Amino acid sequence: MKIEQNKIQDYNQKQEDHQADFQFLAERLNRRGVDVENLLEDFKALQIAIPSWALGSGGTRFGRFALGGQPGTLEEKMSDIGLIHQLTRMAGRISLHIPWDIPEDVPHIQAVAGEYGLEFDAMNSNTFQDQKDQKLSYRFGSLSHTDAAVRQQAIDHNKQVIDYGEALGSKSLTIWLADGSSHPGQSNMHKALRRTGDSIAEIYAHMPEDWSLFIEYKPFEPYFYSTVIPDWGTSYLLATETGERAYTLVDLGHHLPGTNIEQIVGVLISRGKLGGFHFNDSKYADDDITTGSIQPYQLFLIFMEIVQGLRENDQNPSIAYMIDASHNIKDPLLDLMESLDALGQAYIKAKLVDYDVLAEAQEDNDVTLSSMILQDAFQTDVRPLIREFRLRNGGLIDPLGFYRREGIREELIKIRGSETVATGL
Ligand code: RM4
Ligand code: MN
Ligand code: MN
Repeated sequence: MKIEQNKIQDYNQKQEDHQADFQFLAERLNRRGVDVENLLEDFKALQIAIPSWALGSGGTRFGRFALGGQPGTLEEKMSDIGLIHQLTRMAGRISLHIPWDIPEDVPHIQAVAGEYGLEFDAMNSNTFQDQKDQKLSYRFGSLSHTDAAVRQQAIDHNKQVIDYGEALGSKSLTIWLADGSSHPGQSNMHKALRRTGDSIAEIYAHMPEDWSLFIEYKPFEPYFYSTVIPDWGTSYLLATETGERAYTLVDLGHHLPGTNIEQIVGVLISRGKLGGFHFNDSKYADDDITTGSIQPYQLFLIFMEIVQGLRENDQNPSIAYMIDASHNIKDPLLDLMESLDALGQAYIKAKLVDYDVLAEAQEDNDVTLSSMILQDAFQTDVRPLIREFRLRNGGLIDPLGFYRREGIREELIKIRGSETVATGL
């Protein structure tokens, strides 16, 4: 769905407080030596990919609630992401999951992407589910399976995903391996890891030379006793053994409670091995809820590590950002826009930190000053700046308000009906 630009302008004109709010913030920041214009320009580079599986209503193992107007085709999914991008100007990328979203007609799909100003982000393979006509089952694993024929099937699937992605213009593959065991003794864990490394090497060899491989990790689920790639260390090990263009991907929901994720981020950047992120938030496990809704301070600290890390380690390539969320109750489009906003806030706040002054405080072991610097940035309300960014780039000062006021979900239900079910989780 595309919104007429004059509707956007009309709505923006009604946001009477915005100019005063922005002026107040800009003057305050300028006084502190922050170049606001530069920050606004720089912000354009923060484009976050939206996965094709996050636009419908997800479910839990207990059930799935209906959400009307879900996208039933890849084109409709692109239309939803296009809409989010039009309203927020922050979501110019789409990440596809195969076989949930096979691009049958590549030139057509590219044309649709072009129409909405979208580029193709990382491709995602799926060897955690059995598909209808699949010969061998992944019940006991895929890339790590004891049977070479199952491993080969999973390897071939990943190669095919690369081929689809190459045709579309994507430049990376993300592997999330569900493989693991649910019972002690079920699997020889180090043999499983060895087999996985060999499988990944074959997939890597199939990638075009300008492609990157991202390896996710996750401590449990769907298996409950062990996973083959449980943590960043194992992912880093595999990425290092696989090759230069293999990297670790950090999904915020894939850690045990209390894990210091920002430290992982800093360490990976220092070794040039941080490939990308899957953003979401959680209280307990892989809850996949709205980014920044539970632990906004952690999100800010992660972005600090990114900003600081990239300043100090130019060997790390540019980082791929994606929201990996699942929506059981909220309208996915509203929720994704909330997440984008939280990401924008964390990024700008991290940019407000004066890293030279912080470095001095750290050298002097001035612990209080260090935390004062962090708090000062974190407690700044930077929302007017993001609103200004959207306004200047043709988006909306208040995208959530617009979406609700205009009844966009109701409109989508009218067009698509209330029965469609999007592929995905
Ligand atoms: C997994 C993981 C993967 C995503 C699937 C749908 O938990 O986060 O990135 O592809 O879910
Ligand atoms: Mn993920
Ligand atoms: Mn996940």
